[in-house]
Amino acid sequence: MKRRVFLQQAAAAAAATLVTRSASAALLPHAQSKPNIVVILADDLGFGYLSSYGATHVHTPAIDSLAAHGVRFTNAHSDAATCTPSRYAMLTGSYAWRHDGVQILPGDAKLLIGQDQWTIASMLKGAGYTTGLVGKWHVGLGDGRIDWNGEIKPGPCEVGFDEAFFFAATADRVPSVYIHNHRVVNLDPADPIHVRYDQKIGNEPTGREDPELLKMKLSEGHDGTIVDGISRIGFMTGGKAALWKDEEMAATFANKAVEFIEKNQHQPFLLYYTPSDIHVPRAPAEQFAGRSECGVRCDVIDQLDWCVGRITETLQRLHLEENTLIVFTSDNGPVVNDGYDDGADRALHGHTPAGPYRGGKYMITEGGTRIPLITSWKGHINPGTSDALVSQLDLLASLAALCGETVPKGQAEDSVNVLPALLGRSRTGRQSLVEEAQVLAIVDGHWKLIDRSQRPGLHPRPLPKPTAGAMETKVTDEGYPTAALELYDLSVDPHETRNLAGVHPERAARLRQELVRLRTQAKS
Ligand code: NG6
Ligand code: CA
Repeated sequence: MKRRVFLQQAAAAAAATLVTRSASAALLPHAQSKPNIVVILADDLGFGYLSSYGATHVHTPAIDSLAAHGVRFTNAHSDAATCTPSRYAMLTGSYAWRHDGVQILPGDAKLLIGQDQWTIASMLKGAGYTTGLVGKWHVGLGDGRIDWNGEIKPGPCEVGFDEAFFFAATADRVPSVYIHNHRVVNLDPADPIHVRYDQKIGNEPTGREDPELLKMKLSEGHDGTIVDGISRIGFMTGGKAALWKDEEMAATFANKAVEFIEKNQHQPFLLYYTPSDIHVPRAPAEQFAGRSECGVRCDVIDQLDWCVGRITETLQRLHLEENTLIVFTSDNGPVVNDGYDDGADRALHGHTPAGPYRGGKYMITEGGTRIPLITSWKGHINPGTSDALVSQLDLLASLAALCGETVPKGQAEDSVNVLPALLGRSRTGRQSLVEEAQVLAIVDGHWKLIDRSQRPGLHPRPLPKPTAGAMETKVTDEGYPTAALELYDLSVDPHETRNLAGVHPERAARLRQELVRLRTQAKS
């Protein structure tokens, strides 16, 4: 009962503080039980991949039903159009482009998150939560020299997770093994693991030399060691007993997530559940293979939806629905062919992976970072659809506010408390945000400026001198014109086809100035 009162107070407090950062924290009572938090982060799931977001040929009942007790956001963003910067930013509340080297990591890259840095996990752990990671990690491990046969640290357990069952990078990168806390699962000490990315090691077959052994052909890259009939990025030897089976991965992670919830059902917990679907290699379990209407890409969407159903059924069975805030989202936009010839591009059937938006994964157009985001919390959220501008960066400050924690100065500097929006009690999110791909863009209200002279991790560069009124215009692979500065009015041109930088030069200059200011200042 006490817990319910706390939750009502939390929601009321959130509603009362529409704009003040962390103000709701001050209004919340301490030392009471707190709602469980389940963050489900899908991989490469585009804006147009869920039936609740208008997808055709795809049916996602479990994910859609989250929205029945929650809010479906239409203007939510990941920090970046690829995984590592996006996940780094969500976990830490700090724009990835502020930090050197936060880009797609190989499987043996060192941990990017500092051990003194706040993360969603360390913040909630400090608030009394038991915290768990299940799934893909991809923000680095160790200090640069990982011994896969010994203790693998620092890693998730050093940045806030009490327990972690995960793989290091991506399913298409070695080592293809699960790690539990600090150790490779099922490792036979007589068959030690070695990993290299810069050169081949050992005598294992590779995609480049032994393509006849592949069960899935590659279309680009991915010509390293063959594991389970699929060649990966990078080379590994050893660890035979520890290698995963791709077709079993989704169920393995779902089972671990269910176990974690069952084990921690009597105390507040954070579950950060990060399935590998629908990232390549797409290798669905038999139950899903060939069953969908649009090829293997949609088979793994079905699989993802089934996994989410496992989580929500567990919460229902344990009567935790009214005590659990679920956030469902994706790390970046969609990609159809991501380096394996799995037939996905031939089975599109008119399906638009990024919905009404242009581009997808890797791209600075909206398809890159405009992602599905659903919050769900039975009895505590005003259900509906929201067009509030929110970023995954904001989870840290918002969850801190929900739990009565104050974000210390110097931590999570780009995270804004948008708790009222997340709980469906306000239509107001943040005013502006920066998007990251190969270049940066700033969104302010319905205006968006792409600045191709600004690159993540580098100092702001001066613009090239405009020639006689107009910027130099190039044409992208898709045939769209691009210039050094592109200004779009997303309210009428969500597909970013009409560059208005020449029509509103002052607005473009103002937004550029704001972007440079954000880059040179530590805080949003
Ligand atoms: C790219 C890979 C791609 C994917 C991506 C990371 C090639 C040709 N492409 O380098 O398949 O693994 O990295 O995806 O190798 S992410 O979602 O983790 O950012
Ligand atoms: Ca991704």
